[in-house]
Amino acid sequence: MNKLTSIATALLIFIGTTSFAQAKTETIKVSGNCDMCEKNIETAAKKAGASTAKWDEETKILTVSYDEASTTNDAIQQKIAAAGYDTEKYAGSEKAYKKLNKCCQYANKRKAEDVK
Ligand SMILES: [Cu+2]
Repeated sequence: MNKLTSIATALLIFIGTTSFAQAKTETIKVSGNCDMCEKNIETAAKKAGASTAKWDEETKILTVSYDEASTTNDAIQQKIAAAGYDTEKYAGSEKAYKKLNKCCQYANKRKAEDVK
């Protein structure tokens, strides 16, 4: 019985530690316009260390969750910008942007969105 109690305690501590290290969830506005953009944006976010990334084509909102010990919101935005997409804080890399598929070159929308 005692052994069982210590196993249960160890398990509880393990679960406790795991949930403490749980990801933080945030939303970031990212410019883009199609499914391919979604894939690129989500891939970049994950490369930067996000555990989950979901970009919404309608709202242009990227929902990311990440462990604060392994990455930051800034690092994620920089990685996305490096892939050619404007985030709310960083302008997308011009060089990477030009390499994007035609349908992903959202230049007109880029300007239009700035007006809003
Ligand atoms: Cu696209």
